[in-house]
Amino acid sequence: MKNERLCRFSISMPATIARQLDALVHTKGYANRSQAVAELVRSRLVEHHQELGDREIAGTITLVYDHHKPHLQAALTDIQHDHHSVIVSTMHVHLDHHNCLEVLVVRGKGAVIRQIADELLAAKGVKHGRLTITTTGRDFET
Ligand code: NI
Repeated sequence: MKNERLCRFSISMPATIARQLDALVHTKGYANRSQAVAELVRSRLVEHHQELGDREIAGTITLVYDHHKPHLQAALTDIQHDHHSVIVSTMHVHLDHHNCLEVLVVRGKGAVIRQIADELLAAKGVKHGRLTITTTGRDFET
């Protein structure tokens, strides 16, 4: 990845926040404050892009469910086929006799990804699910 030109500017913040930032830099092993602040801003921008809804994002949808539950597996598969263009890959793990863990890798507009996750997580019989959002990588150079 090419190195992007750095932009230097000064930030003012309450001293207590600055002290906690320094502690974070130390604990997390950042090279310096700038690296830590850039990381925090990137993280917030990923969330912001998701909120905008029309920006392309990447992510994973994780589901745990009992495959013996009537119609559940077929319902989950139907939802996934309806959105095949944004589901890049899926992994299915048989956790035990009853429980399945599914991880879907998704890439598409934030609003669409959120809608798919909501549909899957709302399916009756899904025990737990979570959407994890990240960036496609195109919005950031390091
Ligand atoms: Ni299974």
